[in-house]
Parts: sequence; structure tokens; C-alpha cells
Amino acid sequence: MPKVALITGIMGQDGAYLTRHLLNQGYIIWGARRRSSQDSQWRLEELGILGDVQLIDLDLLEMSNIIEAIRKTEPDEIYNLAAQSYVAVSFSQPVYTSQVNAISPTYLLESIRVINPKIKFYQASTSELYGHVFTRSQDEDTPFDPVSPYGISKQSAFWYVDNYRRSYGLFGCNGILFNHESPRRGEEFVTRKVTKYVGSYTENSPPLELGNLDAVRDWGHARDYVKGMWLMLQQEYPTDYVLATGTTHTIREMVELCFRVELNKDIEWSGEGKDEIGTILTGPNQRTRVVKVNPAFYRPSEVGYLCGDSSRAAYNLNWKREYTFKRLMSDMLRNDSYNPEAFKYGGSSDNE
Ligand code: NAP
Ligand code: F7E
Repeated sequence: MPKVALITGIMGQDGAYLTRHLLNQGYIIWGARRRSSQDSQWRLEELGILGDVQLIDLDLLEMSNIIEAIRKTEPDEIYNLAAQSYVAVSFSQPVYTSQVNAISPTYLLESIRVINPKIKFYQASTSELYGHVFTRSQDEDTPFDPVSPYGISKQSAFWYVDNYRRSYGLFGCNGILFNHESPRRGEEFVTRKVTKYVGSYTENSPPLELGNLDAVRDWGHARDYVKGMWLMLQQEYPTDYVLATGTTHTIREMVELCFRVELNKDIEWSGEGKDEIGTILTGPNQRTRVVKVNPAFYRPSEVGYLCGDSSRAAYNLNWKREYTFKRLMSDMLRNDSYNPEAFKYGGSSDNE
């Protein structure tokens, strides 16, 4: 009998890649989406798998919707990927963020407990839980100190999973995933914002406006990370896992790499703080401004540094990432580029 998976947030980046991975494993997929999600099915379409999933309307803010969905689909595994996932928005919509990211997972866990406690549950947790960090790298034992409503809401869900595991023996895993990107990343996130800009850059483009250029992130490829999600639910015992690459880059370095790979241009930085700009050489003795800082993209409080240690996932799950940072950015640039052949670093095909 093929296994059945119910995926919330199937229209999002991870939902699309996870769906393809589970289809490759022979799963029957039920995808839960909001009614208003019609326009988001482009990711499943691009991966050529829209016709391979059964979709149900599910608003995660309605517990009755969740109960009905679980009864109807009878899943072996539930992957809870739905979220208000944009950290910046969580500052302007903290209550909504809490409802979707903290209360909905509780509805899901409670429904599983009542309907069928054998259902395995994956919760999309995040490195934002660490917030202000004081260690070179962060693993499952690093204390949490979230600094955004997003991080706080996800921390609440994290502890609910832990609590249902201890109290009722549910098979629940928190995947503490560090930033992961892809050509199907939402355009509001910084990597995609940069690859979209650089990929369509012309001499008439206005400068790219960015916030904190010095934040450090551990960026991996979503393709690698969805495999880890699945592996977590295939183990004998449930626990929590960090998935990360263990390598770091600043936003500034990521921008520089994109300009170099796509346009063969080196950025020169000048000015400081909100007055900083980045220019490229566009003629003899002529430089053009391509990046400017816009404080509107600063956050009220910021996670300045993240670097994950996924030794537990490597040991227990035999998980390792395939994509280097350069290959990830190359994959994204190729997708967003007017000139997809001009790549120095290997990318990937979507059929991998
Ligand atoms: P994403 O692209 O933003 O996808 C999130 C999905 O959640 C969207 O399809 C969205 O639906 C859906 N959603 C939002 N509110 C909903 C509601 N009230 N009811 C039903 N569905 C709702 O995010 P992602 O990058 O794939 O991330 C997947 C999960 O991993 C999220 O929980 C995120 O917080 C977490 N995470 C992501 C990363 C990362 O770097 N990508 C790292 C750690 C954790 P619409 O299509 O209607 O907008
Ligand atoms: O920002 C800085 C920004 O929005 C990364 C989500 O998937 O990963 C993601 O959250 C960094 C931050 O991702 C701009 O201040 C500078 O330091 O791409 P981001 P995020 O906030 O790290 C975690 C793990 C999740 O769980 C989340 O769901 O880049 N930054 N200038 C900017 N960020 C954005 N978005 N836009 C800028 O213009």
C-alpha cells in the first residue's frame, strides 16, 4: 500500500519540492491550500506535478477544517509547512503570524491526538528560534532567544510538538531548518530579490534597494532540505533535527557573487550605514550605482548571524546537502537570467 501524505502549505517553495520528492517515493499526496491560493500553483506547475496531487481547501485557522481534512485524507504523515513565513511581515502582523504559526500547529497536533495518534507529524521549525546567538554554530542543544514575532510564534509550535511527544507519545519532529532557497523562492526574500534584479539588469535599471548588508546567513538549497524532512519521519524514534550547510555568507557577499557570475562585474562599496552604495564600472572612468541601502528594509530587531551544525542529521539520517552556496545561487540566477548560458558554476536541472 502506498503511503499517504498530507502537506499544508503545498503551494509554497518547500511544499512544491517536498511533493516532488514524496511522489518519487511512491506516496499519494494530498495538498492543503487556502482558497485564496489559486495564483500560487505556479510552483507545482513548473515542476510538472500539479496533476499528480489531490488538493483540498483548508484554512489552518479553522480547527473544524483541519479535522475534516484529516478524516477525509487519512494520512500516514502530515507535513506542516504552511506559515506566515516572512520575518519582516511578522513585525507588522504579529497577531496573525501567531495565529497561523503557533495556534494552527496546535490544532493539528490536537486533531492528530484525537483522530489517529499514529499519524507522523513534521513541523517546519526554523533557525530564527536562535535569535541572538553567542556560539559559532548552532545545533539542537543551543538555547533559543528569538527576536521577532515570527521566531516567537515558531518557538511556541516547537514546544507544542515536544509536549505532544512527551505527553502522548505522538511521533512529531521539529525540523530546525536554516535558510534554504531555490528558483521557486518567494520574491520578497533577499536571495530571490537579488537574483531577480541581477538577472534582468540593464543600464536603465534603478538601483536595487536593500536593508542590512552585513547580516550573516547559512543558505542551502530547498531541494536538499525537503529530503531531510522526509527522512525525519522515516526513523524509529522522533526527535528534532537541524538542517544547515555549516557555511556562512553576508548579504553583501551574496550580492557581489551574483553580479560577478551574471554580469562579470565587481561591486565597489562606499559610504556607511544608510548612506552606503554599491557601484559597478560601466565605462572608462564611469561608475553606475547599482545598490543603495534603504532603511525601510531594516527590521526592528535583527538576527545578525546564523550558522547551523547538522551533525545529528548527518549521523542519524545520513543526511547531507548536495548544493554548495555557489551552485545554489547559480541555479537561481540561471532561472532569473536573460542569459542562462553565462554561468561559471554548475547549476542543476529541475529533473534532479
Ligand atoms: P512559503 O513559500 O512562504 O510557503 C508557505 C505556505 O503557507 C504558502 O503556500 C501559504 O499559502 C501557506 N499559508 C500561509 N498561511 C496559511 C493559512 N492561514 N492557511 C493555509 N495555508 C497558509 O514558505 P517556505 O519557504 O516554503 O517554507 C515552508 C515552511 O518552512 C514555513 O513554515 C516556513 O516558516 C518554514 N521555514 C522556511 C525556511 C526557509 O528558509 N525557506 C527556513 C526555516 C523554516 P499561499 O500560497 O496562499 O500564500
Ligand atoms: O532575510 C536581510 C534581512 O527575508 C535574510 C525565512 O524563510 O529564513 C527566512 O528568514 C537577511 C535578513 O530571510 C533585505 O534583514 C537585507 O537579515 O531573506 P530573508 P530571513 O529573515 O532570514 C528563516 C530561516 C525562516 O524561517 C523564514 O521563514 O537579509 N536583508 N536586505 C533583507 N531581507 C529581505 N527580505 N529584503 C531585503 O531587501
